[in-house]
Amino acid sequence: MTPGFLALGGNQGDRRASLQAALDALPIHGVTPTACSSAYATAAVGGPPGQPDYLNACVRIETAHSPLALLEACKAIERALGRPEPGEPGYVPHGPRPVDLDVLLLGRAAFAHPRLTIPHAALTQRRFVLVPLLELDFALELPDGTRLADALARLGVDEDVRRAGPPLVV
Ligand code: PH2
Ligand code: MG
Ligand code: MG
Repeated sequence: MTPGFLALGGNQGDRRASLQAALDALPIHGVTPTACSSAYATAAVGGPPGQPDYLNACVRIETAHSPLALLEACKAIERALGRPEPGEPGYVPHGPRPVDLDVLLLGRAAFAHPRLTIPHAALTQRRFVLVPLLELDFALELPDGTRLADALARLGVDEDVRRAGPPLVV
């Protein structure tokens, strides 16, 4: 089993219920959640203007999956919870969605593939990921030794991230 971290986000419908449903679905797909951060209300970054705020959280996991199998598990859960895929009606790039699951880290190794990059390419740029992730483990480092707490300190505070509820139930 390899430890890892996923990001959860959503900005449509009952956001907390959708994030909890995604967390609850992980074991069916071969992924064991071991801890979850608090929920954070965050201003939408990118995408069409005027989107509702997101609810974001990070989950610590254990899995025997390869990186691409873990990606497939995340996509299957997104589909089951009503997220259209590229090419399907209702799909908007970076648009509103009930739930988004992103692979942030898996073990200590980097992984590069056209479909998946680990660590997540935007990890060190997004307060809405770093704040919940560091709540789970303030000492986390990237495979190249970058301390994520230092990455957060280097970001400005313009991106609005507010604690908005207790951890999801693991
Ligand atoms: N996810 C995106 C794009 N923008 N903004 C916030 N606040 N939270 C997200 O999870 C998010 C976003 C693409 O996945
Ligand atoms: Mg995302
Ligand atoms: Mg995603």
